[in-house]
Amino acid sequence: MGFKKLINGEALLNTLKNKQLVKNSKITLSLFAVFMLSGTNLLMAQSASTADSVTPAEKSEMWTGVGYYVLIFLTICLGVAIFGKVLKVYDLTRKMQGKKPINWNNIMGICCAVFLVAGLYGAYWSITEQGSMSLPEAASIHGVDIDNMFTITTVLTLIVFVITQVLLFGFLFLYRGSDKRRAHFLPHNNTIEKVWTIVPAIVLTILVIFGFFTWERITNSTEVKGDLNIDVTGHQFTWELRYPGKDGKLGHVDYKLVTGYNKLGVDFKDRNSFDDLSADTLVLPVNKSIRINIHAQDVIHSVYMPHFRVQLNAVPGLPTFFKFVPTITTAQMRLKTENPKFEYLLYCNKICGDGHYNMQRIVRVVTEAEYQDWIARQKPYLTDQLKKDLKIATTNPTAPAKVSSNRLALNN
Ligand SMILES: [Cu+2]
Repeated sequence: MGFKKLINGEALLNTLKNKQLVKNSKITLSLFAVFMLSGTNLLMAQSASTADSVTPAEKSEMWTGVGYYVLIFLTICLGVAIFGKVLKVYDLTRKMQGKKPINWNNIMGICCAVFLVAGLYGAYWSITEQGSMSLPEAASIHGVDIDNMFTITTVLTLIVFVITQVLLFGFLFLYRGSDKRRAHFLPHNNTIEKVWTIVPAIVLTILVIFGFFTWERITNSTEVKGDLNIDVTGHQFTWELRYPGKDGKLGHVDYKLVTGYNKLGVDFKDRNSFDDLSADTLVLPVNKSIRINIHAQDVIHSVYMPHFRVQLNAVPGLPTFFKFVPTITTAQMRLKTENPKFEYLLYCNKICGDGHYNMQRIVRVVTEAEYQDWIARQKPYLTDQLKKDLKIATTNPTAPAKVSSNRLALNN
């Protein structure tokens, strides 16, 4: 009797031979999966390593990280395969010796119990260790409402998760296959059907209505009076910011008026346009209602300020707005986060091209006095060059301009 026959048994070997085709395709698929995994890791590491901010030390750490986890994965797979093989050999040996074979029902039951405990601990670990990383502290009034909704939904789903997992794996362990028991066949039970249909339906309805009213409260204010209006215009790959001047009103914009010097297409036939200001940083006074008017000039972008729980798409040809009240100044947040360099950021959250990753502006929340000081130092949108370009003759900033022509921004 050969070695293979000795450890595997005749029957097992025959089965394997019969399944040679299946086995071959499984090996091919496994190799393909490993190839794809390595390729993806390689690409991710390469694209990340091209970023300027990555130092050589971080780069080598990243490579170690990717290789390390692939190796761990392969080692675990190998370990499981070897353990399975050893058990099989042990089982066959016992059979050959005429002893009682391994009780696989018990093994499967114990595995389910271990999986339940390990899985629940994993979920607990994930929530306690990484839960706080999901979103930063809310720095706006409506942000707290959104967080409350998020917390309630998470707690409810967590309760259902724990109950269902304990029942599922607990029953698999408690009622594992045994010669002493016979399974009860339950073809249909109306009470169970009603309970597991009606209860989730009621809970989900409450959650949806709760969410609907919260969203309505956040978005249903069209009142402009008293708001600080700021135009935020996205184009590849930056955000242009326009503030109103002393009149508190922003002038009209029209994409047909966009030129090299009039990047936003501000209409200077509208007298409100004359004192508009352009800025590099989105500075917001704390506890004041801010209305962000969102525009896009090329592709779809998305205004995203995670600390304020603000996100809305910027769609070309479809101006939108979002209103919110920032409640924590940058200085206060620096103290809270114990990070003296902390800055709020306005990101683009729509993959809009190869410069998307860096499409951002610093957002600074300041006191009213600091805001007044800052706004007084901002440059007018209507630069001398733009005046020349538009052939604006008037020197009176409140008078409507005699604009020479409307220039088309598009090449058509
Ligand atoms: Cu973008």
